[in-house]
Amino acid sequence: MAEAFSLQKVLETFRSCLSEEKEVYIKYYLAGWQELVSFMNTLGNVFSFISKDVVSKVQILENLLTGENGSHYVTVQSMVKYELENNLVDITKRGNHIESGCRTLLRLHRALRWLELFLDSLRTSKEDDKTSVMCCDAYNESLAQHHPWLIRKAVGVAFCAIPGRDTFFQVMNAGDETQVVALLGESLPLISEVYQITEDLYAKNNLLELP
Ligand code: 1PX
Repeated sequence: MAEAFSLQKVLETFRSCLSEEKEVYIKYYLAGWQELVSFMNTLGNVFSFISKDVVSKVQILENLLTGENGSHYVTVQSMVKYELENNLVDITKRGNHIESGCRTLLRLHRALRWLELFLDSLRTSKEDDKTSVMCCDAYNESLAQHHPWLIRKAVGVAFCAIPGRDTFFQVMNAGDETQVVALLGESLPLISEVYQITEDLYAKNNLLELP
């Protein structure tokens, strides 16, 4: 049986993500997403259309990383440089490179912002606060801006099936509430840093709107 999800593992993958030069290792970035997918899978079938999309994006990047040009995909920085220098990215409209590493990672990157916002509201939430509201607010502030109406509707339905705050704290598998809150406080700066470094890199290269 696969090991149970734990927030600690997510924390460790994001800690491993940054090199000394603050480059983002794709391998650990993907490992972090795999942990999150295993978490989502414990929440039930309503979320499977979301986790399937994450799995397929993780797979695209993993194939690039283990493929013949894999040495260029060790970090997000080297990927961006390699794909741009070799014209491997569709910049304004979808064409020959619909599955470039840059556009695929951008989708996960936007989702990481959602995660950051959501975990932060969970961390600072009170007993009566609703996870569905936290999820939805975080979504509207991040991913929703990049999703068409139909997806936003489907996501809205999924949010109704989100477990309550107590369940969330339990499945994080990191001790009692105080311990989870402390671990979230430790994890969030790591997630934010990985997010911000990627965001700055993409902004500098005009890649934030890749189709
Ligand atoms: C410690 C616990 C934290 C909870 C972990 C849950 C992680 C959830 C991560 C959601 C990742 C969503 C990735 C979406 C990527 C995306 O934007 N894809 C769309 C565009 O792709 P394309 O290739 O066509 O350009 C695609 O259309 C997306 C389809 C699926 C909908 C994604 C909705 C994301 C909602 C986020 C909220 C998830 C709630 C999970 C409940 C815990």
